[in-house]
Amino acid sequence: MEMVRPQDIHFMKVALTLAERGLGQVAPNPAVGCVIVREEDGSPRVVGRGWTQPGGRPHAETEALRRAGPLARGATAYVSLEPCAHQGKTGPCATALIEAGIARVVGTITDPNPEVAGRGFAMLQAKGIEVTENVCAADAYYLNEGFFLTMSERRPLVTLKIASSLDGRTATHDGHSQWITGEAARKRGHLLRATHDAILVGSATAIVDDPELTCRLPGLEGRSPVRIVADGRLRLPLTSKLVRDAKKVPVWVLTLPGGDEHRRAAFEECGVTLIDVEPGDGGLMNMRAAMEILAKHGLTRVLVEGGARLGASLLREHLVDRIEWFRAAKVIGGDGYPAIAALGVKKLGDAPGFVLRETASVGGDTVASFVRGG
Ligand code: AOF
Ligand code: ZN
Repeated sequence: MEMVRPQDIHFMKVALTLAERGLGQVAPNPAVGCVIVREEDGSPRVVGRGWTQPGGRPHAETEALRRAGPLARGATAYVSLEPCAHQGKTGPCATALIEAGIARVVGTITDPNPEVAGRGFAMLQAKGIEVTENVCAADAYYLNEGFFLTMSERRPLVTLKIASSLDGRTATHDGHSQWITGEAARKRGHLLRATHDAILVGSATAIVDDPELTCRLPGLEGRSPVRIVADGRLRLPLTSKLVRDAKKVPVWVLTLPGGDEHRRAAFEECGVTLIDVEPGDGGLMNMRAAMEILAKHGLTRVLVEGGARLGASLLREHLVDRIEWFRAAKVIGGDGYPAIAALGVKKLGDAPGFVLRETASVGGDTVASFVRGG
């Protein structure tokens, strides 16, 4: 493998930051970033930047090459995922890099897509291009974990978002829940929506809260993901906000097969997409099967926003990859509603474990981000 140079990590971090712009917009494709850098009089100069465009095409490399134009000749391309090797709507990115005269490619990890899987790097090397792999590999994996999971486990990344009191309650015993966390935390929650492909809630939450589940941040209004309700028995009212504007922002309802034909037809008439999921143990919806279906529908990142029972089912089935836990400096007490319903854990060793990745304060609240493990 070729040597990592001092500026490689810096420019790869720039490529990863560009890649992030695509999160929530490019599924089923990964969000990739590319920076093209020339050495001029001994110092590096960025001549092209690109990232995967909404819908997943054009790819990052072709965007960056287009901007660099003839300045790409002899330059180094930093790409946050192995350049693709397959013929899509346009030619492979590896070929585009070769034809543009790129002299060196700095990459992260190989693309697990069986159509690529090392062939992109091999194509570049076969043309005498210097290839340095594995720069910022862990960051590159984290960024596109959703895409990687669709390849390895045939399911999307699942992020569980919870907003609770210090003692993990999401409502008082009267059901009063608006709002526990402050405005800044709620805005950050909307940003999470924009960077996921879909928001999933359970039917109880959809019925009780009647949420819109859109991204309403100024400038990001167009970034609302698909809204999904897990509703085995089609209890969601046709008058709910979700159903009422299903023709504007898509609504999918995961439900058990069968069910009343007229009710199904009424949902479909409103523009709701019904997706049948086979029942698992006890006749409840099998959440792993549900996630696999969502991956088949092209989703790579799903944000789960409640409620307590849906969170518990996903945790029980080991389907929660990340937790974003917002906490307000309030104590509601044991008579409030818990963030997570019963899990039946007897020994601490059996409790689902997570690893703290970072914490931040948002307004007067805190948010802690966790990843699977522990
Ligand atoms: C890259 N750069 O920006 C992305 C890549 O359906 P297609 O033709 O767009 O190809 C999708 C595949 O391309 C996807 O599964 C992944 O392997 C790769 N994504 N590759 O070189 C990019 N988004
Ligand atoms: Zn490509």
